[in-house]
Order: sequence, then structure tokens, then C-alpha cells
Amino acid sequence: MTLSKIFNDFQTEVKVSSPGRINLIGEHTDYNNGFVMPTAIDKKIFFEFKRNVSTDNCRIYSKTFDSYFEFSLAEISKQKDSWKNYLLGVIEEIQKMDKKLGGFDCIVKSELPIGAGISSSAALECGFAGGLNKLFTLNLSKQEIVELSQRAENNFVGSNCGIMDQFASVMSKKDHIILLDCRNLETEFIPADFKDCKLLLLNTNVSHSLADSEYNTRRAECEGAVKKIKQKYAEVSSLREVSFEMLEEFKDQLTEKTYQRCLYVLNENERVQKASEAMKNGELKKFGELMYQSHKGLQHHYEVSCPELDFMVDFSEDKDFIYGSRMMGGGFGGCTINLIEANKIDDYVKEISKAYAEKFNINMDVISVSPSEGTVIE
Ligand code: GAF
Repeated sequence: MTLSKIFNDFQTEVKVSSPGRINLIGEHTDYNNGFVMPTAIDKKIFFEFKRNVSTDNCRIYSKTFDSYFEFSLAEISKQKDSWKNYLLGVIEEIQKMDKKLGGFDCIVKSELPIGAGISSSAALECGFAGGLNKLFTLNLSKQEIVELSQRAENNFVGSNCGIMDQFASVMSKKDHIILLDCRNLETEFIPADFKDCKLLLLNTNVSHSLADSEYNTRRAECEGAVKKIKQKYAEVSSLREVSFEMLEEFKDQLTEKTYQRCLYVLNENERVQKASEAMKNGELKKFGELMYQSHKGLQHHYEVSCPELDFMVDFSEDKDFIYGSRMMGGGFGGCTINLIEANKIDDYVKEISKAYAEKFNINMDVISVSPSEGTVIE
């Protein structure tokens, strides 16, 4: 059968739209069992699925990359293109759960820019898992979909990500921000009322290659510190149980860098608590101030920012119509998230685009976003 025969005359059985996410504050806290404040956005990856009963083969066509691949459920092996591995990882995790899949055809189309830090990877994993769940009546709960998608990324792709992105992509509610406690997945939905302001993403359009390796290193640094502290305080199983006093007590046994990483995480968890209160009380200036503090911590103590992101945040700092600005996601490129007065956006975008292009010889992009519903499956 030719490709066009399979994909032109597609009798869709299941349709999925799977959103990217933003994170207002709480960066690199999720894998330390801390707090985050993400939500899904109105930019998505779309899937269409149908069963192909005749084979155990899966045929997937990406409209975005105009790329096709086919594999047997019995032979899952790592591919060169990373988008394929997110999907294969999901298949592997579903199979590990003893859930029965059959052959299927799938079309994927994305409107999420890759490398922008708005989690196209979690959207791919969760949307794909959600679609297969419906197509083959696997009876997976939303939480199982979130967790298996995270495991796909950890085990198959090899990135030790936390749970924030998958959780936000699946669980978000329109017009709300999630306050998520990553220790027990306790969730509070806070109405996203930004009054005269809007959230604006500015994409540096850089994605430095350090990102993956440094991400895993940061996580290992935090876990190494926890291991040391646990020797005296048995109740400690993550940085979440570590107090400022405990960290001070162990300062001499940690390298200066590791100490700074841990201090950042403890401070960031406190900031998220304050930020969620500020949001509930409509104190947007206070919220924005915490965003700036978060960025400084990520820049100087956690060291996951980059000159392009720092330039954007610095550029905004003396503008009183920008309440807050910070890098978002894993770091080393991608977007800043800005809380900005809506009627100033057009002029500001012109000004910063020009300054950014002059400084780095790169054109930035603007991504306007609004808090949206998690995965939708029809
Ligand atoms: C990436 C990861 F996937 C998340 O789990 C989270 O750690 C984030 O970086 C940093 O906060 O998006």
C-alpha cells in the first residue's frame, strides 16, 4: 500500500489535541519534590489515529516534518530523530504495563516550536499515550498517562525530567494556573486573573547544546546533596525535606557549587508559595518581583541561563509596565515569560526585537499564550 493511500484517505477513529505548557514560577523544583506553577497553553500538537487490524505494525506520519516511519510492536529500538523516540518510549512503557496494543496508523501535526521550552516533548508523549489509551481501550487513568509519559522520557529518551510538563499538559484547566506539589501531586487550581496584564513569551530562538547534559547534572548534584544530608537526617528523601538550617549545617561537606544549587531550590520553593498567595490576592507586582528573583537564582546560583535569556530579562527590568520576567523551562535557551501590561505589548516587542537582533544577530519570536485546557481526546 502506498503512503498516500494510507494517509490521504484516513478514516479517523480518535482525535487528540495535546497542549504545550508554560511555567509561571518554580523552575527545577519538580524533580526535587517541590512546588511549580504551570498551565497548558493554547498551542498544541494534533493527532489522528486509526487501527490497522491486519498487522502488528505501527505507521506514523509527521505532517510537520513530512516524515514517515513504520515499526513493529515487537521491535522497539532507538531512532536518530528525537521526535520518534518520544513516541517509541510511550509504546515501550505501555507494553511494560502489560497493556495490549495492536497495529495502528497515526498522523501528527504540531504548532509548537521545538526547543522553545514550551514542552513539545511532553505534548507529544501525553497526546500519543492518551490517543492509544482511547483507541485500544487500555483503561489508563489521566495520572497513569502522565506518569508513563514521564517514564518514557526518563527511560527511553534518557532525559531525567521531573513530572511538571506532563502533568500540566494533561491536567490543566482553562483560565487557571496549577499550583502543584510535586511530592504528592496535590493540586490547586488558581484562577488566572492578570487584570490589565498579559503573559507574553519571547523566544530567543537559541537552544544551546548543553541543555540535556547540564539538566541531568543539576539533578544529580541535588540528589548527591540529599544523600549526604540523609546520613544524619533519615527523614530526608529529597531537597523538599531539607531546611535552610540543615543546608547550612552541611555547607562544609558540599562543594560551593552544589551548595548554591541547593540554596536556589530551597529559595525557589519559598518563592512559589509566596507567588501563589500573591496571585490569589491579585498582587501582580509582587508576583512579578518574585519572577525576577527566580531568574536571578537560575542565572547565578543554578547556572542554567544563557546570555540571550539574560539580555531579555535585563532589558525589561527598568520598564515599569513589565511586572516580571524570567527564563522558563530547563534553560540554556528557549523563551522568557513576561508579565506585561497588555496595551504596551506592541511597542515593547518592536523595541526589544530591534535591540536583540542588534546584539545577537538573531531574530526573536513572540508567542502569545493563554492558560488552556489539558489534553482533549475525541
Ligand atoms: C524541563 C523538565 F522537563 C521539567 O521536568 C522541569 O524540570 C523543567 O525543565 C525545569 O523546571 O522542562
